[in-house]
Amino acid sequence: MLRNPKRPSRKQTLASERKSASAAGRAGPAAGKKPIDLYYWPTPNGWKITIMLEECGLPYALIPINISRGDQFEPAFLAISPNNRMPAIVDHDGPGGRRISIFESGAILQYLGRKTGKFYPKDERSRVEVDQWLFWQMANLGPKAGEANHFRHYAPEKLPYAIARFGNEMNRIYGVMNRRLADREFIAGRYSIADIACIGWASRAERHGHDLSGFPHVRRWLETVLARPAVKRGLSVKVEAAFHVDMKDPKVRAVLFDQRAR
Ligand SMILES: N[C@@H](CCC(=O)N[C@@H](CS)C(=O)NCC(=O)O)C(=O)O
Repeated sequence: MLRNPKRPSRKQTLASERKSASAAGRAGPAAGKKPIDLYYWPTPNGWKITIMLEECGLPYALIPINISRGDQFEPAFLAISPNNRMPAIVDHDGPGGRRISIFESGAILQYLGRKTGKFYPKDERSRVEVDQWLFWQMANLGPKAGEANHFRHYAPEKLPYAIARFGNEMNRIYGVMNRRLADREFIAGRYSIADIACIGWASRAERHGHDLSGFPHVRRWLETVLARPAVKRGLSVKVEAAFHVDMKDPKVRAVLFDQRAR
């Protein structure tokens, strides 16, 4: 567990534990169990899990992983997330009532969907629909948006080939999503973890420079999901330190962009 006594403020009690009329508020104190630990930094991959936890009303405790200073390489975190990426969770009430740790946001969404029976249908055909689009997000929308963002905003040289390559990919990907959403409200039929996986990146698309004007069904879907109270709560889980990260700082850039096998 990444509870470093030198950093007592790292673990924050979260939105879901607030007393409120929300499902989260109802689930918290009544459950009488340790909240799920969420290793988190406020990015589109992190928001997948805050949204899902808020949607399911599961109590959770936030453990910030400051990826700009290298928390993701701490041995205790690597024991949970060997790919040095957040998000990751520890559920103290896992299968058999025992602790379980999970990394990779798609695997976490599936686990939480199975655990709660929410947003992840049991029926095999419906589940396959959700899985296809969840994996589509994990292999396409997420990584390609990340690379597009990197070459557009963070690369020291503006490489036209890389910017065009990933810009085109993003255009293709939003085209696929737009076609998919043309005749259904949500990506896999009913609102599911496939939608939840896509919200963070899609909500930042225009800010990242991807024009969604040619994708009216994506825009309509985005408006629908962003109006959900749990999505609003999930997207607004903040970490104070993240406001102070300077992406031009050579130390931050070395941590994030000069990674090699260790
Ligand atoms: N496939 C992973 C990707 C997670 C990921 O890329 N997380 C980024 C932040 S969005 C991270 O932890 N970066 C730390 C680093 O680059 O060392 C997942 O979906 O969980």
